[in-house]
Amino acid sequence: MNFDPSLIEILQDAKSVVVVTGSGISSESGVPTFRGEDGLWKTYRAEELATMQAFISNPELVWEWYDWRRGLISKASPNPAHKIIAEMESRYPEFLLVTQNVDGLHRKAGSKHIVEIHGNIRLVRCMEEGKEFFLEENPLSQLPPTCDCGALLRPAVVWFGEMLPVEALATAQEHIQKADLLITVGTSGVVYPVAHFPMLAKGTGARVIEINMERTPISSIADFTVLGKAGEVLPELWKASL
Ligand code: BV8
Repeated sequence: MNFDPSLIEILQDAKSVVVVTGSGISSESGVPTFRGEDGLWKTYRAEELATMQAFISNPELVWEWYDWRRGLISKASPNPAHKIIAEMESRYPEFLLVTQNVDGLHRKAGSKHIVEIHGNIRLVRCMEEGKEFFLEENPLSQLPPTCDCGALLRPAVVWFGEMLPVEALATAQEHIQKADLLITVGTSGVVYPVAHFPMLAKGTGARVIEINMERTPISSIADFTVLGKAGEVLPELWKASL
């Protein structure tokens, strides 16, 4: 793959980097994306199920969807794109990975400086006590699962209409403020507030590089949009910049 020399230069000269990933980076690991043709589960779209309203009205259906995803994710391994991002941490003096994904594949690939800004699909929260813990059972023996106190358990993820965890959001924004480079990988750039992060970075003078299978709203402000599969493009781009 040939890359524009100025794109390589940006990667070589960066000192403070934020990488923002979406479901596209996990698709080569066999995890379906949200809005692609594989984004459907039965006849439902993610936006219809990943809400408190859907959960309250039909906790069993919503947990069936999560149990199905947890099963897929338990069989998934990090792909070369996840691994390159884990490698990037040691190259840059300042580095933060902000992932919208709840599949835990970045941690499995070795990423440490990471914010799982939409939560983690293995973590659950008691609807009564609010306590959180990892529920590793797969598949779940009981749908919906309940806490020892008898209350419903919910996935500890951020649903549509829910605020993002304050701490995670603050960490992301703090790093973006001081970043000189923000790279997005595998996101359609439509879910807020994360979709705003590239604009935020541009506003503080950072360069923005987008790696995706298709152009998105981010493309209009990105310094470079590299179209292709993350698992193929990232390793090539990384090698060319070393
Ligand atoms: C919020 C966790 C403040 C759950 C997710 C009305 C009421 C309330 C809020 C709103 C509203 N209208 C709009 C909003 C804001 C809303 C929003 O942005 N909606 C969108 C749909 C318009 N946001 C929120 O609600 C957020 N909270 O705003 O709070 C508030 C509160 C109350 C009232 C007002 C405001 C919370 C959003 C978080 C939702 N939770 N996930 C779970 O996973 O079960 S979001 C979900 O979307 C995932 O996290 C996913 O990562 C994320 C973003 O999607 P993408 O990752 O970009 O995935 P997508 O499929 O779209 O794209 C994949 C891309 O990869 C594609 O472009 C494809 O081409 C590319 N690709 C595919 N394969 C590859 C590839 N690229 C490279 N290589 C490949 N191999």
